[in-house]
Amino acid sequence: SCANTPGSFSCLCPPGMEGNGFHCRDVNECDQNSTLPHNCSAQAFCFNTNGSYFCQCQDGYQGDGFICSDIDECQVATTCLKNMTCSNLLGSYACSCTMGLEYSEGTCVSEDVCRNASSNCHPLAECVHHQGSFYCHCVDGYVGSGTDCSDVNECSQSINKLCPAFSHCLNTNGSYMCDCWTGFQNNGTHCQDIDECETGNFTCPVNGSCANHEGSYNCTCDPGFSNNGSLCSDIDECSLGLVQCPNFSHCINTVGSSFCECWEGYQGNSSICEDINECLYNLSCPEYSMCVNSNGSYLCLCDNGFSQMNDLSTCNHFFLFFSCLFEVEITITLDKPETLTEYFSTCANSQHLSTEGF
Ligand SMILES: [Ca+2]
Ligand SMILES: [Ca+2]
Ligand SMILES: [Ca+2]
Ligand SMILES: [Ca+2]
Repeated sequence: SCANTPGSFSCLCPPGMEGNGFHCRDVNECDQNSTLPHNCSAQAFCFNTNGSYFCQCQDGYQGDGFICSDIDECQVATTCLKNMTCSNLLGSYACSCTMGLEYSEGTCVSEDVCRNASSNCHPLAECVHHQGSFYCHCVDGYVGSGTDCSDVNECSQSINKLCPAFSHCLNTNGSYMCDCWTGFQNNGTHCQDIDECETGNFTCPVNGSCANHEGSYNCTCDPGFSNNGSLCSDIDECSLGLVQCPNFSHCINTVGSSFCECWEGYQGNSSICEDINECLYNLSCPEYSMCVNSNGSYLCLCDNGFSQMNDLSTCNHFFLFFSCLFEVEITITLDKPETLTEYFSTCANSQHLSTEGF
């Protein structure tokens, strides 16, 4: 508003606002350090508005906000439950059990109803307040009247339901346990097969292998071996006729296997054996001889004018025989050919020569 002054004028801000008169802004009366403190009751909330404020009594109080008085809730009979005493408090109220009673599950019951009753309950039962009285209730895992409680055999009650697969149910006093079958282990949620082969917790014979299966393991003999009691023994494939060897070969048994070996003078593989043509190899026959191949072998035939010696590895010219003759002092009796043979024999032996063919 405008105010006249001698020789001038001034501008004033309206109530609840502050400023120089040209510019006015709201004052927050609810602020603790406000230049215009509010007048609300200590039991009221202050709400600032543009240019003003208002007050509202807190819960449990009634009034216009400037004056708030406590509401006496205890004047209303239904505020507290039966057997309870209502106590009015400033801005609130409290319900408490009347003397000699105690609060239990929403009601007030006689304090000593269970204290006295406990002796009537079985040691494994608990006293339960119920509508001003009590009853005895067997604790979990036990069943009975409450004055008498006995273990619940959970295992016989619900077989196959309580325990996971591959486990036994074991009844205990007040509870039960699940025990994994042999060969299984508890992995926290269920019983799982133990892989004995992987954990190394197995015993298999030499040349046998571990094979895991559910709940156990077994040993299988390696290929080429057969189960022989607790051992794995070599299979003699040859004597059992399990191997069909090709012609010109024989079967050789080995530990864990067998193979076909070509006869001497033959070559090939496990499916065929063929004669070796030794004559294709230059070293087969000695000098002055001709190689003749045969099945499984070969012959060296000395060239004309040469003869094979005792060791069959050389062909010598007949000359050697005659030199032999001259070296040995002999008298040949032509009418006694056996004498001649005898002398040749003597010579041949001394020279390591053959007398064959004479
Ligand atoms: Ca039990
Ligand atoms: Ca297993
Ligand atoms: Ca074998
Ligand atoms: Ca041959």
